Amino acid sequence: MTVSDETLARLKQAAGPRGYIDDPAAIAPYCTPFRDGWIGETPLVLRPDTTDRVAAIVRICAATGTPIVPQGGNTGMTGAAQPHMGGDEVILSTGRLRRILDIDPLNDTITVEAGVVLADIRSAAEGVDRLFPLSLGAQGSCQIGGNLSTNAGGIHVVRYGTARSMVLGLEVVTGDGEVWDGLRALRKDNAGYDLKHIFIGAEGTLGIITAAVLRLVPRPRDRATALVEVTGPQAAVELLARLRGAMGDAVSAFELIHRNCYTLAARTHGHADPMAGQQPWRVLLDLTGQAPPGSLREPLETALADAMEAGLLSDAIIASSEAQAESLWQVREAQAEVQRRAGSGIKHDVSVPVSLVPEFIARADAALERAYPGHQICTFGHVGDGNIHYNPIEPPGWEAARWVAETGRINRIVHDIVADLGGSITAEHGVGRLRMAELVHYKSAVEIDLMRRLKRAFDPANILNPGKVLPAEGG
Ligand code: FAD
Ligand code: 2HG
Ligand code: ZN
Repeated sequence: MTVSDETLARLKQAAGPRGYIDDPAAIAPYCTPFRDGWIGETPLVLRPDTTDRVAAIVRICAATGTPIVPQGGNTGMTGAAQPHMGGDEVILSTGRLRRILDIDPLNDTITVEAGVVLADIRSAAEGVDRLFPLSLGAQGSCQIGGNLSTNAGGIHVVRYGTARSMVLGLEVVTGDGEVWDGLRALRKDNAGYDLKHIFIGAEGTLGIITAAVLRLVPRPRDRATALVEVTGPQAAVELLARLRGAMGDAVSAFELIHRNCYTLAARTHGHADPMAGQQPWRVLLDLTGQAPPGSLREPLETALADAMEAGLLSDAIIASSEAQAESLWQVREAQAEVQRRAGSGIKHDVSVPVSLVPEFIARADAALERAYPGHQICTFGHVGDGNIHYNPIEPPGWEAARWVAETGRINRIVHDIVADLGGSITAEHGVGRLRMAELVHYKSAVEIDLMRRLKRAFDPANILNPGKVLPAEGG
């Protein structure tokens, strides 16, 4: 069933004169995800510029049973921000909710509307000599509402936690169109249930986030970056423990990257491989701190020399300038785009306890090699958080379509190992549509039932991003 002309007219009026797009050509990018698949259809993209307009739109949708797909920067990886095919859902884009409402360096907080782009929040924080630590490859286009709704991770979780840990307060439009003003800038608040955490990571299925109070941290004065050739994933995990032991919280990024990721980056983006060695595994790490610039270099050199003596690594490049550090990070931050251009990697975003990452990689690689001899390993990720992006590419000579047709079987191989190690089938990208069936497969009936009860309580009309995270009831 498509949305009636009458409902469309009411929604346009509620969104205001410049608050909607109904031209199919202009709508198309909103229906197209970062990676292929999940292309959707909608007759209308709503772009309200105030919370009251968002609430008015939701009330109309609740009364008419019109599903709403909230959308921020549309960089998500699970098909959660696209409508289904059929044209019976509307998109609500937060792109015009883009004001920075307040910045308070003494309270270390910034208050922003949901559509503010992540990079702009980071710049505003820098402007008052603070850091907003959420950092990911899509930061130039993803929006804070999307970051919070996916509980995004990125490269600094090892030190600062996920997006969830950076939120003090939220404003949310509920499924029946009420505005919950929870924009509190408090570090301690035990007055009843902590509702904000219900909406964070809910992928737009429980409410529409319209604004947030975010925590800022001191802006580091010093940074030391190194690319290290480790002798394997076990050595990487041991190196992390050593660096933490020696330098504590200074370890602010710690990424494991297979050499094949560099080969792909050279092929798709012309990024020269900075390391000559032939070992398969590398770690890219950042130390940051408040001491004067240059202070971290010497302790890092000492720690790496000790680790080399202990047989954990065979080579290391310590960046000698900010420009070299940026160039080392460029190859890492480009991986999502590199792998998209490289072809048909089958995406897994898994987590296991950090100490079990080596076992996960060894078992998954061996199991896939048995099933698909010659498949190409393109593994990388946030090993400091136990979060691995495990994206195998087809063996040479295979048609992409033949490989993609194996997705279900490959998922089962990889995710069974994850489950056996007490891990999660999605560490930071979320469920969306991509992992809905896997979620139901691996979660207990009790957990799925509790999630369904939450959904019914917060979205009684079932209009907020239905058919994402949880399959339709009875479906
Ligand atoms: P969208 O894609 O627009 O939406 C994502 C979900 O949030 C959808 O379910 C949508 O309905 C919902 N939503 C959006 N806004 C709202 C709102 N205001 N209220 C309620 N629901 C809402 N992710 C990581 O975690 N770590 C990474 O390191 C990382 N790197 C990336 C690198 C690249 C190059 C790309 C393309 C993506 C990367 N991602 C990463 C994934 C993605 O950037 C994040 O998931 C990001 O948080 C999504 O933000 P967005 O504004 O684009 O959200
Ligand atoms: C990253 O860490 C993103 O770069 C993307 O989470 C991961 O493309 C991927 O698999
Ligand atoms: Zn990631």
